[in-house]
Amino acid sequence: MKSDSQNAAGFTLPATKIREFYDIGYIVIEDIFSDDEISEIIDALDRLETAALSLDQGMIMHEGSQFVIDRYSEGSSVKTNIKRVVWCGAAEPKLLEMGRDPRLTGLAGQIMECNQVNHIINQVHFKLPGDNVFFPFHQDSRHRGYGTDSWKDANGKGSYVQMVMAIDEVTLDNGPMLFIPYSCKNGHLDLPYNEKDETTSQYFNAEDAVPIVMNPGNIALFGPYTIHGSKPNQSDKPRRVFINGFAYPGANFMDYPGQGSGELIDVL
Ligand SMILES: O=C(O)CCC(=O)C(=O)O
Ligand SMILES: [Fe+2]
Repeated sequence: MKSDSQNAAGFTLPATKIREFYDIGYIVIEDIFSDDEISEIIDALDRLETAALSLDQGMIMHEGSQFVIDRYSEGSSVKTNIKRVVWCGAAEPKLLEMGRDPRLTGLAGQIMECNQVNHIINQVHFKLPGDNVFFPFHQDSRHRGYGTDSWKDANGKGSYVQMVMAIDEVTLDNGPMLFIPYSCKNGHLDLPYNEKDETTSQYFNAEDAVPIVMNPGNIALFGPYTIHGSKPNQSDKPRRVFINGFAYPGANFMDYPGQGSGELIDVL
């Protein structure tokens, strides 16, 4: 078991932050990646966007990543909405390297108290102006297969950390993530989920949601039970985020799309 005093990359979470993670349900960490590193991520995202435009619509495997693309005609032009790129680091190895950087796995190891983490999510959401992409309120525990044979809460505390890194500035009008504070306290709620509709439930009030504005490089961390979502981008600037998710060893039994997904990584 790891002591929380120090990790190899030098990013130590104070105990108060870890308590907040489990209590309020989310925390934001600033200044972990440098501007140069963010620029490298942007270059990779630009290449993925170009690739997406050349692909068919649907869930398309391309260079080991899964592109989820909507294409439709509007007047005389054909529009492409990139909903997400799953396991983006297969097509863009820099994103795999960054996604499992010791600074990120170190945070996951400190939060979950483990020396190894299972890297199951390495994903990009583009949310470009006008694409109308949004994420109805949900708990990630649903996507992890909580309550089925695909998932076991191996550490008894959720066994999962999701990290959403802002690549562009996230503002109030470009579709910031919205979190319902303390919603994590009730565990897995089996909320209804429909990709096309806003979720409503007796378990939360959407008016309680807190929008998280972030500078590039800021990272929001949250557990599998925290209710969150985001609305469409209403601005004229992109809201790209780079997402990595780590499971406690022995928690995940699902195969995720993408070449090389689900590797066990040592926390340094
Ligand atoms: O990109 C978003 O706004 C939603 C992200 C999300 O739901 C997640 O990372 O779990
Ligand atoms: Fe989510």
